Amino acid sequence: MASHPFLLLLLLLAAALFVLSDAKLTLNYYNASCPQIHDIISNVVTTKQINSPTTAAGVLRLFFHDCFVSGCDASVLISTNAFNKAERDADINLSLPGDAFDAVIRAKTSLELQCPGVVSCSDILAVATRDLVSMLGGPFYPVRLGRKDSLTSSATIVERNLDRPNASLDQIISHFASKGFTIRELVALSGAHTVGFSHCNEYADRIFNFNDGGPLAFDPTMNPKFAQALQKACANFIKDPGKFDNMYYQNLLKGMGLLASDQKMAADPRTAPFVKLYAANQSAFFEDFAHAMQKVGVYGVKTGKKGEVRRRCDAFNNLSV
Ligand code: HEM
Ligand SMILES: *[C@@H]1O[C@H](CO)[C@@H](O)[C@H](O)[C@H]1NC(C)=O
Ligand SMILES: *[C@@H]1O[C@H](CO)[C@@H](O)[C@H](O)[C@H]1NC(C)=O
Ligand SMILES: *[C@@H]1O[C@H](CO)[C@@H](O)[C@H](O)[C@H]1NC(C)=O
Ligand SMILES: CC(=O)N[C@H]1CO[C@H](CO)[C@@H](O)[C@@H]1O
Repeated sequence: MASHPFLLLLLLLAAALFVLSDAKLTLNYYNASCPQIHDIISNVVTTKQINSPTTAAGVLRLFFHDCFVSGCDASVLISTNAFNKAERDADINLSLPGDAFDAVIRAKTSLELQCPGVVSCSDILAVATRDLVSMLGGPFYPVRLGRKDSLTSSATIVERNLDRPNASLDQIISHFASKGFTIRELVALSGAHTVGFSHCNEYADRIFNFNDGGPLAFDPTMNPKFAQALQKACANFIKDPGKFDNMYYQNLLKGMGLLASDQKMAADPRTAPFVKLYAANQSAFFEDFAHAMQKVGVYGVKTGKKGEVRRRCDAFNNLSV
């Protein structure tokens, strides 16, 4: 079929359009309109991170939740109002930390003073995420700019776009594939879980009363020492901001994965080779993580008239929407 010249032409056109829509984001998008963008964002988020060390992990998660639900368009930053329950108030998102939202809002406030109405909230979130990852010791990667902010934000579409930690690996793999991400990219991106500390309620069912076996019964696939340590840690709900490194993969190999979905990756033959590679070679992890993050960062972006540059990140410019 594809050998038919007309179809071939159509295919080429489609491919060209696909590349072009990506090419609209550029490294120097704000070069003329807001040359201080990188200094301002970096200053604001550095100060925020020093004062609240859980900010970085929160922003990284916020970015992922923004991008995977309707693209990187700051839809996750919109506040719910009387007419609309917004993305951030979907069940799975209620644990997104306030410090992460605050970091973006502070950067926006500062940018509005220097270059009013110019820098989109989605670009701020993308740059802030990169800055914070590298501040924690992770890789530095280029972030292309020119995203527009969404004109909608809806809690109802969140559930089908983000996986729960009790999802099967089949479900997670096919979900990432449906968005164009390979298994290797899934494993690399999951390395984000090297920072931050899951809220205890996310894995309480694995460390307390597992299978109704009594208050201290834990999931037998977990390393017993680790499970017991977690039971202690969770008594106090300790949060550890941590450092960005490949410890996550080393922990998976020891049966010390926090989330059930993570631990499955160490055992499954489709994912285990990458877990082992990244556990053994941090440079390989950083290289793949940096590539995959750039791919996440252009997922479903809106350019031109498909979005707007919001005046404030938590509300659409047209307030009657
Ligand atoms: C593959 C499927 C994934 C699942 C099932 C998942 C699930 C979760 C859950 C349940 C938490 C704990 C939230 C809490 O503390 O209450 C969490 C935390 C986190 N996730 Fe994921 N996640 C996934 C992929 C990703 C990806 C791809 C990224 C980023 C590239 C990411 C970044 C983070 C970060 C940074 C945290 C720590 C947040 C903090 O401590 O404030 N996650 N994730
Ligand atoms: C940004 O603009 C300045 C002039 O305002 C120019 O000298 C510089 O080469 C530009 N940088 C890029 C990356 O385009
Ligand atoms: C996973 O957990 C959610 C609640 O967090 C629940 O609604 C869902 O039914 C669970 N799914 C499976 C497959 O156990
Ligand atoms: C680790 O990975 C990097 C990047 O892919 C590669 O250049 C290097 O050779 C690897 N090191 C080892 C010891 O395999
Ligand atoms: C997945 C997740 O984080 N779910 C939590 C969302 O927030 C509600 C209310 O705080 C919790 O009960 C859920 O466990």
